[in-house]
Amino acid sequence: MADTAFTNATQILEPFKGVKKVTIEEYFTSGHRTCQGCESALVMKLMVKAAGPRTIVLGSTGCMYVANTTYYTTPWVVPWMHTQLGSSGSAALGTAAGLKALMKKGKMKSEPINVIAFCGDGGGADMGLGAISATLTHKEYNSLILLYDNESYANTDIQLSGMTPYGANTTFSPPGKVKRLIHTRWKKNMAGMMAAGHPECRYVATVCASYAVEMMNKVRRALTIGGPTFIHSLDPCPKGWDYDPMLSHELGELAIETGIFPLYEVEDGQVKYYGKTKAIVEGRARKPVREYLLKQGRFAHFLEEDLEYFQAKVDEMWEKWEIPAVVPFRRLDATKAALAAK
Ligand SMILES: Cc1ncc(C[n+]2csc(CCOP(=O)(O)OP(=O)(O)O)c2C)c(N)n1
Ligand code: SF4
Ligand SMILES: [Mg+2]
Repeated sequence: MADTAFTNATQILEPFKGVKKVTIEEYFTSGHRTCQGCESALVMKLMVKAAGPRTIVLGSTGCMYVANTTYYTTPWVVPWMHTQLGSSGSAALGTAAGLKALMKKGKMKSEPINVIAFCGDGGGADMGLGAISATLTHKEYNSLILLYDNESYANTDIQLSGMTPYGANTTFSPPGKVKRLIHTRWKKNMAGMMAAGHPECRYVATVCASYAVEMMNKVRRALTIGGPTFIHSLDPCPKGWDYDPMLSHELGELAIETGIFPLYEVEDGQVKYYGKTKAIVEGRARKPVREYLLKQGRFAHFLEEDLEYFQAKVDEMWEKWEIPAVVPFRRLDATKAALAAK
């Protein structure tokens, strides 16, 4: 049980013990214009539901800004502010510091207020990476940065980002007759990078809205532990991934069950796996990646060899990484064996 005094922690938000205990109030309601089946909209809804009414949300340019604030309509019930595409980190830090200064000077009532800045994968993992990194070093300011990853610059018509999966068809990487795969870079490992490189950040987690209660509890943990925190959410996007909107939930589950997107948290340097990811770590078989990839039009051009390559890369992160599916350094025994084999 957390201390009830106003400490470095922003608020006391106990975990929801099951779906029946989730609060009924909504702080992201009707009035948005996201696509049918948009998982990122669900992430916004769950994120602010978990945080509660004493919350300020800041959001960088992208679908979750544009589609949520069109012509004087908005689904946000809590105070919300738009920030420039690469600025979610700066907005989080500036707002948290501003609130702290105003409270210290007595110009505002001293009370816990959550500061959450969200960003897309383009805004966060590419353009705004430096600002997020800087914010995660400022342990004296409480904020959560939530990266909603729909794996493209979706708002400007699905350009590839550093988080777009290998081989995917985007408007920047259309498969052609001469070259089938235009995008041949492997996706960045954002949560692993943030956890490994920011010793002042006490909490980093991955989430998927297909597992809603777990997701909300991770948001609550991130908001109460104190200091800057980071959450990476994988969000199926019917438009960019090219699938029937009714499959959003299932695709989120498949991303976890195939081992492509592991669910874990790193709290004070300790890794804890969740749900099906935990089961995989404990020996459960992963589903073949083809079950996930072939449900999406963006991979429709894949040949058998492309599926095999994708599978081999995912196998590697589970079988050879120092911390399976989290930290991509080769295990010492694997490295030694590889050197000996040369
Ligand atoms: C500095 C800057 N460059 C380009 C743009 C145009 N732009 C607006 S939204 C967007 C896509 C952002 O992608 P992401 O952060 O992944 O969010 P998503 O649209 O996928 O939700 C771009 C390129 C901009 N607003 N600002
Ligand atoms: S393009 Fe994707 S992320 Fe954007 S509103 Fe549509 S489903 Fe949501
Ligand atoms: Mg995006």
